[in-house]
Amino acid sequence: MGNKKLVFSGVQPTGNLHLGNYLGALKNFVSLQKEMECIYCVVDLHAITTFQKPSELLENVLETTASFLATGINPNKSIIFNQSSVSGHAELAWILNCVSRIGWLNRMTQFKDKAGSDKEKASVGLYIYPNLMAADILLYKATHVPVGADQKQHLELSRDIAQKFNNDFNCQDFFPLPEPMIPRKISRIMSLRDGTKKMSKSEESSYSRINLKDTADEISKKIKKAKSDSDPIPDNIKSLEKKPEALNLLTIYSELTQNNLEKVISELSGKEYSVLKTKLSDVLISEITPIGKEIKKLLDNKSHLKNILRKGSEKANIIAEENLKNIREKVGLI
Ligand code: AQP
Repeated sequence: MGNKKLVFSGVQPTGNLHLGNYLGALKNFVSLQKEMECIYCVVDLHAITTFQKPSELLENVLETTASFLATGINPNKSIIFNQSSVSGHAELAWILNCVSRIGWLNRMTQFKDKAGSDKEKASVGLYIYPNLMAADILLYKATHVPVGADQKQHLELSRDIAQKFNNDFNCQDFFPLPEPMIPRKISRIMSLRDGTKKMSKSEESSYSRINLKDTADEISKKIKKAKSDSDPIPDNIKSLEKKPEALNLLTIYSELTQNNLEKVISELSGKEYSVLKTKLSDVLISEITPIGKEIKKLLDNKSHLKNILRKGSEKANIIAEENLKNIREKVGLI
């Protein structure tokens, strides 16, 4: 694929996709298709770093694929496939396990968050997850990686691994150093219940997030119950520094209405948060519910979804095998 720009990103099939995945990643995936070649992957090998019931994993892979399509990723333009169907991901991950350093992995904050207090019981896969992520990107020699801010540290590690491979095997510029593409304004959507935690699929309370499949009724109930503030909306961003839930709601509203945060705050200043919540529910319902309906419709035709994944993995495999041939050669593997 030479030195041309190539986008790669992945989403874990670990349950319902939510507003954080949509604003932090998927929306960006869709717009990038206009400018660059893109590869979008349902990263099922990442999902199994924490236990997944096999039947649910299968359903979630299809649901994530449906979510890609429903938000506007076009399978005729971009490659859509699931990670485990291209075995090169696992092979390159092994090679990169031998390039990456234990000290580098020890600094990864996501492992610390996900492993919790009993790290001895976490899977080895969860620990080396960032090496697999580096393999996903480097297998295609991707140059750009659209992700939410939570993945910034992993992306930096991918760059370090690429650089070390190039140095160790004396092949400068063999792997391009992938550039993170993190949405500037809305890099991290926070939980509706606790503005210090990111909105996440694995958070127990479904009131903490807006799922792409939520109905209009569910969206308005969740926004009504979302934590905000008892004081009226202030007239400046600085006053919101210690009010992360209020700031999160205003930020989501500004993003969905495509107005900057300062403008939104100055328009709503002095009003109660209930006013913002009504407006926010309305814009969420108009943007999210059509996507949810489309996801449900696509899930009625699973063979169509499987077909898209199969065709995507054929295309991905051609690129992966070509690059792997060169990678094996560099390492000295026959
Ligand atoms: N809250 C968020 N705000 C902005 N971006 C987010 N992303 C995830 N949560 C937010 C971005 O969505 C893409 C896909 O993420 P993922 O599902 O592969 O993994 P994740 O980051 O671990 O997402 P979750 O929801 O937190 O899943 P669980 O609970 O299963 O771990 C990524 O680009 C991510 O940055």
